[in-house]
Amino acid sequence: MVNLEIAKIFYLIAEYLEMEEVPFKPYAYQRAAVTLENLEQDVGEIYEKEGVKGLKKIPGVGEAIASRIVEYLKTGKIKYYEKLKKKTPLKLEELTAVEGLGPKRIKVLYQKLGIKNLKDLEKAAKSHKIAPLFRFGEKTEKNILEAIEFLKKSKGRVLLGEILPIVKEIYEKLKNFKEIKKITIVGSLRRMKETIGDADFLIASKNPKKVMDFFVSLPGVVKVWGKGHTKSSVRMKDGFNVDVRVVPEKSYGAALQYFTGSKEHNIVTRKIAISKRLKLNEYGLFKGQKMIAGKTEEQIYKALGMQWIPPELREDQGEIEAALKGKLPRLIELKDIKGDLHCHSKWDGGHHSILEMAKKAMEMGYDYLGISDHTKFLVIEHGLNEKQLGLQRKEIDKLNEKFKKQGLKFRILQGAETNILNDGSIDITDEALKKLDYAIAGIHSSFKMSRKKMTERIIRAIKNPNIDIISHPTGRLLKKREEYQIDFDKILRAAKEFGAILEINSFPLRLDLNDQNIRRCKEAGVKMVINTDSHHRDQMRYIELGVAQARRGWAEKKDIINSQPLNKLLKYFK
Ligand code: DGT
Ligand code: CA
Ligand code: CA
Repeated sequence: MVNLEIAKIFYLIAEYLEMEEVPFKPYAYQRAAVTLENLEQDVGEIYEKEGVKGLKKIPGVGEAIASRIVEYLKTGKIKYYEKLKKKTPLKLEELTAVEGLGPKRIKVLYQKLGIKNLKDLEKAAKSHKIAPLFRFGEKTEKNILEAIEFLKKSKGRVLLGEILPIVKEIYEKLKNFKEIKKITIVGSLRRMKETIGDADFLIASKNPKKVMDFFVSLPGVVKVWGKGHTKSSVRMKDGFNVDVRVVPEKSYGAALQYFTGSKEHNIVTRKIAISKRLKLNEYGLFKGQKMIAGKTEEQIYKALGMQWIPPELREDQGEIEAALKGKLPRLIELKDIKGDLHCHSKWDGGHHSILEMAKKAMEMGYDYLGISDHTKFLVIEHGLNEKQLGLQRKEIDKLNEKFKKQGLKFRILQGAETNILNDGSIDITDEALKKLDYAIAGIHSSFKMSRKKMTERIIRAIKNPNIDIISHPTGRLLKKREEYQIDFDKILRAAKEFGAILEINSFPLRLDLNDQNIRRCKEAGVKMVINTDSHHRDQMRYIELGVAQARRGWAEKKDIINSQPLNKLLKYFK
């Protein structure tokens, strides 16, 4: 957890430095933050074992950054950050959460209008004080208000990808406590919903009191909302609540079913119980006074006359009807994934060389990896031009040769994440596109077009015989940006007709396509690919999030092209 804490501060330092227009340094802190976020080993442990020397072995960590890490480990604070904060005392996290507001604009707003937090910002925008500022204008002011509205809607919910690693850590700590016989993460986290209200644990124990004492004294607990023998609730310093429930073992399955939810799903299961003259609650399934099921979840569903339902489906979206008929889909699984087709390398400013990315992909048990760096329209992302793509091809060919000689089955594919320009054309020549193994196209500019124009723009890319995959097809950013205005059904029809594949982007902020669109895509018979969009090799683990959304969208192995071996995969490309 300490890694994430320091990463958070480093991101903020980077933003403060950017505000001050300090050159290069913000980038260094940002890089270090990404590295820390993805580091498997705890920096505290590294420091304990190997000292500053050990810290400096971490890529992106030099003398200065290492000393900041040590300072945090020793004092829980970083003075440099405190100083920056004092100099410009505003709620940076609150303000940068507003889509379209970067550190530089925030500084102008602070200096000219004294805006320190979200409330100030909303007030200023509503009384039209922002539009007259140099380089702001009416449109920006309107966008700011829209972004604030959007932010309010999602308030209090945390991204699945942010909370999951922290909750897994808490899970490990609890699991190792000797009084705990069984423990499961339940609630929306077990269902892998894209955002989470609070984390829920279910525990079986003979000694609830000891369990609760241990739970409320876990490191990171900053407030205890309530503490009893069956239920306790705390706030973590990472900014979310955790509920714990302790039940006797004989009720564990019933409690699992109940606390996994969703509430909507439970309402229907309970009704079915009633229709069979049974009673279902968190303690069991009862016929009169007699408990007829309760120890396992499977027993409960079976006694209700249906198949066991994977948690990701439990949203009352038809899963109960399907389970009653024995017609649940066989959902895609993490182990079905054979490769990742959307990864960035050092060529476009990512953290790792193609070889390093390939090694990680092999470690993950993949058969192939698609390198798809940005292309030239994205100047700030170091997008590649046609000539650079040609050079990259040579590097990839060489690596594949080497793998072959070593007797490895693994293959690197060359893709590219090209840009769909405003008129739907692509920023790379057809000739260069043809030389790639496959090509991705995505929208990275002009997000606010009319519905008609945006739909036409994407469809033109879908029709392009050199484009195989559309990345993050709806453009939404969780808690930040709505989808583009598009006619998704029309896009699906075009994708079906022209054989384009839609991406399920696993990046925590995106999860795009989302669960509902995945289901529409599957029903339309359009193929999908689950990618991570990794800019750092350790981000490849985000695949878990994409697979979970695919499951929530009822996707099966046959719907997902990167569940296929290489020879079959290649057939899906135009
Ligand atoms: P969240 O926390 O908003 O992301 O969503 P959940 O689903 O984790 O909801 P939460 O934490 O309020 O409750 C956990 C589960 O407990 C929920 O999915 C179903 C069950 N549950 C809670 N309250 C009720 C209720 O009033 N009725 C029923 N049937 N189930 C409930
Ligand atoms: Ca919850
Ligand atoms: Ca809860």
